[in-house]
Amino acid sequence: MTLLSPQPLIGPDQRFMDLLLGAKRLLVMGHLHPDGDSVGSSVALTLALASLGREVTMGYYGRLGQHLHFLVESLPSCRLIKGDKSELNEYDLLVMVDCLHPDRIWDGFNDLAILPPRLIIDHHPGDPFKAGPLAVYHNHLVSSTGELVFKVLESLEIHWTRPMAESLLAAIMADTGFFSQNNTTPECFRQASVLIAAGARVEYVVSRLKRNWTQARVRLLRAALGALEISANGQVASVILTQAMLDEAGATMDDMEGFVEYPRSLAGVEVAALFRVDGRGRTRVSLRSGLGYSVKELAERYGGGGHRQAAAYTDPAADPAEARARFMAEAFLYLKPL
Ligand SMILES: [Mn+2]
Repeated sequence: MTLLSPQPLIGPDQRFMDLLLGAKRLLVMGHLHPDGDSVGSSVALTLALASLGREVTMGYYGRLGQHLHFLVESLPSCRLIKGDKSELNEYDLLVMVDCLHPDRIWDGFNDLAILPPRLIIDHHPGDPFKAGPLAVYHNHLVSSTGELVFKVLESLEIHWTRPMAESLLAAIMADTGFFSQNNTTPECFRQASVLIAAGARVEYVVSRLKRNWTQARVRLLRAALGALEISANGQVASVILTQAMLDEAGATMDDMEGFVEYPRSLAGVEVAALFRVDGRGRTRVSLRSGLGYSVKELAERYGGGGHRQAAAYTDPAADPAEARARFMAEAFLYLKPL
């Protein structure tokens, strides 16, 4: 038996690091409705730069899930903004975290007139925003932006604090499904090992991310599972979440996070889908697949994107059931067997 030797993860180039360290006032922003990777990566980078004497603000637009609040609570000396465009000219560098394009930060954010010079650090597949980013650290083969931020902090020879270590551990855990997905590599575990040695508490991070359900969320899950549909000889399983279900459960948009994992956990299911109201009169569709199929191309066909095993798009239908019917009628034409 031969052991595969993992490809070492290449760190950021000198230009990226020079620009990052050359800035005095920085704004670190993740994508709209930031997820665990986006927030964890942004918080760790913000704390690290602040520890080097930089004036750093972390910001985001949209909702921050309740399960991620503990991450931003560790920003004692750094300001958190919730997206005020008027402040943008106060910064000499915008660091875009976990997104390749300013549109992912906020619709209309790519107005070059208001954007400060920027760095991009991301793992999503695709081409980075071309118009004027100063430097890009992009690798779509890694599990998470957290892994890339780790490399940045490692090359800074940062003095790790527990909040930095726990933020990055949360980022990597979030995007690897707690080290359970195909994108979990030896490098993920190497980094986790350093983070745990630096004081990250595994059980604390997992509890904060996973074991913090509200009763409304449990009621919503019960409703979602009531709407479970299994199709295509058991290979496709989906749930829908309508506004009526949210209202009935007394739940919020945050409470829908991660529900796609339930249809995904059924034996024999190759593709799992969650169809939910997006709060703007359309349906947001989250897709997950096993190792047999890629959902990336399908999501792209409908104007969305993502990774092979996890992708998403928006359907114009206001009723998630209608979006599900469309998906079931067409999906297998565009799913790509691997
Ligand atoms: Mn990510």
